[in-house]
This record gives sequence, structure tokens and C-alpha cells, in this order.
Amino acid sequence: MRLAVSVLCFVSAASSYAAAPLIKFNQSGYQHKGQKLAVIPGKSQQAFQLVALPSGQIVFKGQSSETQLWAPAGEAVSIADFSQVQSNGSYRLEVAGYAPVEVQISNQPYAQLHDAAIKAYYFNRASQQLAPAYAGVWARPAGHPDDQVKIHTSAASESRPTGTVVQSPKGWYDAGDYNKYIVNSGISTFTLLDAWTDFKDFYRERQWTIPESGNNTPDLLDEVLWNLDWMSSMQDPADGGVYHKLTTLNFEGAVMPHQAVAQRYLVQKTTAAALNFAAVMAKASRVLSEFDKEQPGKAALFRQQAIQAWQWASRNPAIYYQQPADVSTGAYGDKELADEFAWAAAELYLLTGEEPYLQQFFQLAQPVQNPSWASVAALGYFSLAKEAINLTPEQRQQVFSAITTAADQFVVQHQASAYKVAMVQEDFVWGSNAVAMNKAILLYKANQITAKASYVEAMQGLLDYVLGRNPLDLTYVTGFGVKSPQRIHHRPSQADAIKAPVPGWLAGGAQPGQQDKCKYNSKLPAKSYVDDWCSYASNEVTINWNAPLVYMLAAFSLQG
Ligand code: G3I
Ligand code: 9MR
Ligand code: CA
Repeated sequence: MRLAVSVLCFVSAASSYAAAPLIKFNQSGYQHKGQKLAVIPGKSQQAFQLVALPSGQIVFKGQSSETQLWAPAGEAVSIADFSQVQSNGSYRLEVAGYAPVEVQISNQPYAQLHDAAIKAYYFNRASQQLAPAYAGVWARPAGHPDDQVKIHTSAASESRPTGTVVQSPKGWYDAGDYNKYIVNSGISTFTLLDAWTDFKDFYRERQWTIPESGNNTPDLLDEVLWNLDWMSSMQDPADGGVYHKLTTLNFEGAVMPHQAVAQRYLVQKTTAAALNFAAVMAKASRVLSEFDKEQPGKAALFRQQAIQAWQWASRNPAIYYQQPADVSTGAYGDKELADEFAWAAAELYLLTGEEPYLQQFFQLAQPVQNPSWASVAALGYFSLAKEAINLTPEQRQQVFSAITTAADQFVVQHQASAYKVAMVQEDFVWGSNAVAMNKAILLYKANQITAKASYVEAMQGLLDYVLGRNPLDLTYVTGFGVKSPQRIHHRPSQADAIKAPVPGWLAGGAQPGQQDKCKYNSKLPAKSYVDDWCSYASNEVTINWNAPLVYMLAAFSLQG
């Protein structure tokens, strides 16, 4: 809405803002054609204006909405909508009584951020030196060769008794810790492979200076292969079972990778690991079949491994992860495996074309929920919706509406929320920022099925949220925005001599569990975040949280 604002008095002295709350906006910028919202805490219907820089010309005047309460943050806010401004450039957003903020509008506001978010995986590579040519100031020696990993008692078998030494190199460290967990690696790898599937044109030529840049495989797939090679080594060739994790007995201290040298173990084969592995390897095999010349033999190997893992899981359908008494690292335990079975069945159907897998998928008929490491039903629907060409019209309808039904709920949440963000109280769990990004993926998928402006607006709202339009005025990605996390729970960032954290990492985000018992400033769900090394429950970074961020940034970059 355009308004004549004659009574406005824009205060300019910085001191007058000291106590005032800040305008919340997407600190990475807005896409020229997209929706552009800022959040103004406080009174309803505040006059605002957008001033072009450096000219100083006023290009838009408006009035914010009625104030509404956003319960997760206990904040009353109104929305300033300046979507009508579509010319690329820098602008100052001014509201009387608030510190003005500088807003960017461009075709590609997220391309650089995308490259950093995917480069984060390179920074977390195990078994490889990070050379200055690729890692800059974050160069470091190689850590964790993982060429002498021991079989833990929980994983002992006839051909590999306790203490057997095996090799399981490469892969990405899970997070701020140095262990490697199949279930979490799986969803991360899958999401990146899915980004390849959905945004091939974006990725085919795109490079971000990794050792493999310039070979004939796209950088995205080179990066993913670093982890696939590790995952591949986590299958016991004797029976097809998959070890749940490769880990030290306890978390290492805040030291660099090469200084974290405690013995590592392969721990317990589980059904969840086998199914997750089967799904990811099946998808990987299909993707890599296009690159058989560049990556000889991988597609065939991964195909065979996927099938063997599925067969193991079918013979052992209820082996849940049980943390051994002498192990205290991440559990990633999950006792609901119908979703893992359904996802793996969908991927194996797409790999082999064999009908019984598809029947199994529909028999399990899992409702679509927002994906997370423990809840993967949606992933099978995503793959079928995009790639199953032989579904009956009824089956196709079932797959499509499972996705759009979930997305429609997110749209309702978005529209009802004062912040115009589809995040409700229950979404503030460990890794809430990834909840936001996974919701955005689901909305993107729904929009591919039935294009609707409301899907795109809700996606943008979630991206805005992690990039600054949130109660903490924070871009949750290291190295970007006006204000971003400085003290992430990430061992290399904590232990190196470099002040700035390793860039491109999405912090876990606000959640009221506060399991780390650090000193928080608020108990409110959307404000329960502390930028401190101490806070592994709100300020850690992980591969499964960055993956949906990478996906969304690619999605938005392609639109520009
Ligand atoms: O499953 C229950 C659910 O039934 C219940 O309603 C809900 C209420 O809080 O809790 C659910 O369990 C949660 C579980 O995640 C599953 O979502 C736990 O409360 C919560 O504490 C748990 O958090 C996990 C955390 O490890 C602690 O185990 C995170 O999802 C997971 O991302 C995180 O992963 C860690 C690895 O263990 C180690 N590496 C770093 C990584 C990130 O911090
Ligand atoms: O550093 C660990 C982090 O990577 C995990 O996500 C987190 C939860 O499992 O645990 C962290 O380790 C902490 C341990 O659980 C308790 N003592 C303090 C450790 C962090 O310094
Ligand atoms: Ca599950």
C-alpha cells in the first residue's frame, strides 16, 4: 500500500535508537521479483520508506501492517512490505525511531552464500589436508585417516570379530564433532544429490575451488563423492549390513582434526543405517550412471550395495541402535522405521524398476512430514513425484497430494504468523534452522507440482528467517550478513588460531531445550539461542542442517 507520509520525522542520530528494537530483514538481500518483507517490532501501522543509495531518492513509502503477537518469541510485530520495489540496488529502509537498515535487491542475492554453504562440506572433510589454495586462512593438516578403525564389540561378527582392523577413510565430519554417523550422513548426502537432480543446470558448470574443480565431474558431485566413498566402506561385505557409526568412544576435546587421535570404532549394524544407506546409494547410483566415464564403476558398485543393504534390512527389520555402555557420542537412534522402509523402497523402485518395491512403498503409506534425520518419509515422495514415470494416475495423485497437503499446512502457518514465517512452537527443536530449511524444500516441491504464489512466499519467509528476519536480528550463517554467529560449536573453528569461524555454516538455531546448560538470555523458543562455543544445543553446525540450506539457495539462485 502506498501512502503519503507527510508527518514523518526520520531521526538520524544513532544515540536515539539505543533502546529501540531493531528492524528485522533479510541481511543477504531480496530477489528483485520476489516478496520483500521486513519485521518492525512495536506499534501497528508505522510509516516507512525506502531510500535509494547513494542518490538518497525516496523510491517507496508505505505503512506497516497491524501488530500481531508472534508467540514463539513473545513479540508483537508488524510487517513492512516493499515487494513493489523491483529495481536492483542498495536501499536504506527507514522507520521513525528505529535505526535504518541497508537492504539489497538483486537478481542473485544468494549465489555467493550458496557457494560458501556447499564449501562448508569441503572444510569438514576427513582424511584430507585442506591446502591454502582451497581453504585460505582455514587451511589445516589432514585429520583422521581412518585406515585403522576397529570393530567395536557391538559390531562383532564371525568374519570381523571384536578388534578387527578395517579401513573406512574419507567422508565428512558430522558436525562440530569429528565422528561420522550413517543416518545423518545419509539424509545430508541425499539432499545434496536431490539438489543435483532438481538444479542440474545450475550445478553443471558451477565451481567453488575445491581440489577436484576443473575435472570433468561437477563440483557438487565431487563433494558428494567424498562422502559416498566413505559410506560405501560402512557396509560389511560379508552380509550387506551397515554399521551405524564410526566414532571415538567419547567426544574429543576442542582440538584440530589432526590432534584428535583417539582410537575410532565401527559400532553396531542397525536397520535404520541399512535402509538409509540403501536409499542414498540407490539414488547415488542413478545420478552417477550419467558419469560412468568420469567415475568408472561407481554407479554399478553403489547399485549392488544398495540392494544388499535392503536385503539385510528385510532379514533384520527391527535392529534398533542401542548405545553401548562404553560409547557416549551421538546416538542418532530411531525406533520408527516405517518411514525408512518406505523411502528405501521408493529409491529401489526407481533404481531397478521392479514393481514389488513400489507396492511396498504404497503399503507402508507414510504421511508426509517435514524431513529430518529421523523422519524421512517425505524423501521417497519427492523422488517418486519427480522421477517415477510409470505410476498409475491414482498413484501419481496420491504422491502429489501427500506433498501438497503438507505444504498447504505450512502456507497456513506462514499466513497466520505475525512474522510471516511458517515456524510454530513445535518447530523449535535441536536444529530448528534446518526445520525451517526443510519446510522450504517441501514448499518448493509442492510448487513444482502446482505453482502457487503462496508456496513461494512461504519459502521466501523461511529463508528470510534464517538470514536475519528473526527475533535475534541474526544471519544464522557464519561469515555473512550484518551480524552472524562468531562462536559456533565447531571444533576446528574453536581450536584454530583464526578469529572468524569457518564460513558458510548454518548454526542449529533457537530451541528451548537448552540441554547444554549454557547461559541463555531467554527461555522463549525463538530466542533460546546463544552464540557461544558452550552451546552445542543451539550453536553447533552439522552437515544435515547445511544441506537443505544449500538446496534452497540453489533453488532461489535458479529463479533469479
Ligand atoms: O524423539 C523425541 C520426540 O518423541 C519428543 O516429542 C521430542 C520432544 O523434545 O524429543 C524427541 O527427541 C529429540 C531427538 O533429537 C529427536 O528429534 C530429543 O529431544 C533431542 O534432544 C534430540 O536432539 C538430537 C541431538 O543430537 C541430541 O541427541 C538432534 O536431533 C541431533 O541433531 C543431534 O545430533 C548431534 C549428534 O548427536 C552428534 N553430532 C552433532 C549433532 C548436532 O548437534
Ligand atoms: O561436542 C559435542 C557435540 O558435538 C554434540 O552434539 C553434543 C550432544 O551430543 O555433545 C557435545 O559434547 C558435549 C558433551 O555431550 C557433554 N560435555 C560437553 C561436551 C561439549 O564440550
Ligand atoms: Ca524414522
